[in-house]
Amino acid sequence: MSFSVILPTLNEKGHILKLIEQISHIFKTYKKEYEIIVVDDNSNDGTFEIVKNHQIDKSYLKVILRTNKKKNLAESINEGILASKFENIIWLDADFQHPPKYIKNFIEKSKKYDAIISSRFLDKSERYFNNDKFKKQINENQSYLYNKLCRIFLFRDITDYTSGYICVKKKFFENYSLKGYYGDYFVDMIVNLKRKKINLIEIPFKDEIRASGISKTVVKVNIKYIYICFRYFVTLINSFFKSKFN
Ligand SMILES: Nc1nc2c(ncn2[C@@H]2O[C@H](COP(=O)(O)OP(=O)(O)OP(=O)(O)O)[C@@H](O)[C@H]2O)c(=O)[nH]1
Ligand SMILES: [Mg+2]
Repeated sequence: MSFSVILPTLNEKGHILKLIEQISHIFKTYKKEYEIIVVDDNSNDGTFEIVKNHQIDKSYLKVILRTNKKKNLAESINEGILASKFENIIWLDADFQHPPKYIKNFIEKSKKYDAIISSRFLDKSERYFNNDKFKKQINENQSYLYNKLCRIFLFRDITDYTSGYICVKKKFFENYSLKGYYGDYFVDMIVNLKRKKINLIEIPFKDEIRASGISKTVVKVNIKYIYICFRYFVTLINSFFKSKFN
């Protein structure tokens, strides 16, 4: 079993090296072959330079800088997948909202499953705001509702359609690439995993608040936020037709 971990970044300088170190430690502990691929969307806080400096003497670490391209999370992950060389692809948010300790569950489950999704909405999952409701971000209710709708209109057995924390066999990407503007790419991917009858499981985890830096999506309800909601809605409708009629 071997693993390529993709970390898409946009202004994550405060914690990116700590994350790389923690991920690396897990694979060394489990004695698994691995690489970490940071795909930076031309951050203006120096994320790329920090990772580039850290890369010296570290054969497991690759860093891709996307310049002259429109910033796009799904496209960044696609670039990471193209540059990857191992059997399993993992990706997660680079701000510790997806604690890296759960990668060990991926390592264990990847013997049996082709896709493993960390879900925020299983009975055993826990949320970062459970003990402090004031920490709850304004988009949480929409996110919860959106995932409920996806469950009703798409597949009953999937709870987190916008997880963004996954381990999936690289072979799945031989004839599929991620499509979307932001987290909506994950919905389209689930529909495709299901259509290909990929052996898929969700596992619970506890998410955290972002380790440092400012939130890119939920600071306030603005035009970008409304556009993202619109894109999510369109993706749900498209996915519904794809899942039922294709
Ligand atoms: N390469 C790339 N990475 C991105 C882009 N947008 C977000 N990311 C990264 O994708 C992950 C998830 O994005 P976040 O900004 O944390 O999204 P979020 O969790 O919904 O919102 P906040 O944590 O509140 O900002 C993080 O690692 C980001 O750095 C992008 O356009 N390009
Ligand atoms: Mg985040």
